Amino acid sequence: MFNKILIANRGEIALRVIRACKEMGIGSVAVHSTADADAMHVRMADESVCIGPPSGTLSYLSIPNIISACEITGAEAIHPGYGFLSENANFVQIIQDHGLTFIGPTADHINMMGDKITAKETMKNLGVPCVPGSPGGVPTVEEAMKISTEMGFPVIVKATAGGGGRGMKVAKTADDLEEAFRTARSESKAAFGNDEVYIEKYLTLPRHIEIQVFGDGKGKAVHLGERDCSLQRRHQKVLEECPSPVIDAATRAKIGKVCSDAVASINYAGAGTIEFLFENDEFFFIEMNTRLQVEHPVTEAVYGVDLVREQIIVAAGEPMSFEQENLVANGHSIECRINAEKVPEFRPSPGKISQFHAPGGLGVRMDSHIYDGYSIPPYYDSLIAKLIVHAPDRDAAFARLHRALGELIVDGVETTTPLHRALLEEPDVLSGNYDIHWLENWLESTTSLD
Ligand code: MV4
Repeated sequence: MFNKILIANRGEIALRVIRACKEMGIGSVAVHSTADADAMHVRMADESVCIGPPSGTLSYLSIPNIISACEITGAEAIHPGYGFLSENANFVQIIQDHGLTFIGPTADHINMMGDKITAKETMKNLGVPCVPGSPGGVPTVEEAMKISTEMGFPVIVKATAGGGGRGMKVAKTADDLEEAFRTARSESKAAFGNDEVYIEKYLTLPRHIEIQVFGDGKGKAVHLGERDCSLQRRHQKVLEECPSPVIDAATRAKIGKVCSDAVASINYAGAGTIEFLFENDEFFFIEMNTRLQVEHPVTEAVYGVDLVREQIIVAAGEPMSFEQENLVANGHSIECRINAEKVPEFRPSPGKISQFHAPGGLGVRMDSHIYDGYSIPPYYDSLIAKLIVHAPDRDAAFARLHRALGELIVDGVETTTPLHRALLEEPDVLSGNYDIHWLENWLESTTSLD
């Protein structure tokens, strides 16, 4: 096992990883920008190293500075958290070249899933159901028209190098295709330096359901059910739940096995998430994320596991502690992402927190790096807390969430807490009657946030 791990991240996820290290008796090294000198992850870690100025590009994304911090402190492994360098294959390669260990999958697996055409091709060959579409990249408008006409409109043009909603354009009819194709291409070129695009049938009213998988890198893998993340705004998840209100045990076991078999057969190591669109009782693979996700705590609550601990175990070459038959879903968990933003505009609201009180009690978990007197810097993601509840069933989880949101106090900055409180008044949310467009439609029509 490692003696010391460096956490190449900040905020609540850095705390999350430091907590796992402490419970495992492993030393922790925080890295931070000058803007984060007073951050909680710096206080909580055993050691810390300043790695640059406020700009993320010059600090949390600076590979040389992070490698130097490892060498200075003697850390043997790096946990990337989510975002920043977590899905950067070049970073993984450099870590290995320095004789260090990346806590996560191989550079090859990150590259495979980062290229959305290769990811889809791989998954399709492994028996994972995919959205119908072009067999690979589509080089010309003429080709795009031919494929789309055969498949039928609407279609969606996606960037091969994209993901998470960037570089996508919908063509409702043949009249829209040329513009969608050209825009998707030029936006991809500008954003990713790669203008390759592919085409899929556009699913109009799906849910976003993702399967948590975990592999030992040696051909063994398990699944830990699904999360329903359909409540999103501009591709930012707002509330996630496990299990999905529309998936029954037989469906879960079936898609779960397809996913765990797929990642087992490629010798995938560590935590992964296979994203699907779910429409008319059918799953359609869209992307695989090769990192620990923000919403992993709902899975941890329901399956009673510590995914970060397990990531560290597998990265150290030790056997995975899960067996599929021991992974039994228990109750229901919901996570609210609380951002320092003013609703309904979602305008960032950095600044000093004058008063903070975290909710507690049975079945309540608050993952947050904020504290009384903390100043939220304006340079980074606006996530300041994740409120996660766990209860025996879905109704009890919503009741507990309602109770916990009532206890939460964050003064001095605006937060998205009023949005969460308003969502808990919505019959569609409480009954699970929502799809990927529900939240944006509701935000357009509601007056409850004014
Ligand atoms: C789609 C789609 C409909 N049909 N693909 C958006 C993020 C990226 N991960 C994939 N996305 C979508 N792909 C097909 N073939 C609709 C979306 C989409 C979406 C997906 C999940 C959650 C929210 C979304 C919001 C808008 C569009």
